[in-house]
Amino acid sequence: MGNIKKLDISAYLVIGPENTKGRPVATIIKEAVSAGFTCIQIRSKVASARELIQLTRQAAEVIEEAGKSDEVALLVNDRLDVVLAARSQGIKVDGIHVGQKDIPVKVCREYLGEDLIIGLSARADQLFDYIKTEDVSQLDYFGVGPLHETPTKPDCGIGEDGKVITRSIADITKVAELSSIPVVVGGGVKLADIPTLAKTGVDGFFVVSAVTEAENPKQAATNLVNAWNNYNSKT
Ligand code: TZP
Ligand code: MG
Repeated sequence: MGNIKKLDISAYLVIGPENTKGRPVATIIKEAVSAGFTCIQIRSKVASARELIQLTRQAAEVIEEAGKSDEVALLVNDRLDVVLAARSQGIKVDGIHVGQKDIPVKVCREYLGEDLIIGLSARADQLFDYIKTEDVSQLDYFGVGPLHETPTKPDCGIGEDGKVITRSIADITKVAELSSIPVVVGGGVKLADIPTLAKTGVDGFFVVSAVTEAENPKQAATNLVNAWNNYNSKT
């Protein structure tokens, strides 16, 4: 099982069975990968461990069939147990995405070793403090959001006072400048946001519903990738 050569978080799909309007998760992943998505995260708050392992297996298979195992990263949200169990069954999963309240980054690193990927979403109200902490040296990228409030994750960006803090374009630009590791932005991101986001200097965008709930997920994924590539100042 080789490892990802170089992490590319430019077009990042987060997906679970609760997001697809009943359509198979693997089919949508296949379409996103063929449209040029570079990173896939399996995230489900309803699937069992076995279902998550099965989804991870299917995702790894469609990435392999597309000939993109070396370039498209496959990550699992939260579940270190699922990542380890999948890898022990020979499934090529490349790492984990955690939040600040999940298994600590240090522990993930101990179990996953140096070569696997660990991404983290920092709490919106603590982001600027967090990006200066020691954890950052153990991380591969930051997830930042939400850009807009989103029904997909209504508590995203919720502060101590219970109000959602969305990230302004000025804040996102500042994070991109200050962060020593790559930054991916999401939460309510739609096609129309891509040109503005691409100009902030961040390394990518992540979406759930803009692809998973689209009438034609492949077309939606293609449009997002093309928009990013057209406007991204880093390429
Ligand atoms: N993490 C922060 S916001 C979010 C996740 C998983 C959901 C984003 O969903 P959508 O549908 O792209 O707004
Ligand atoms: Mg989490």
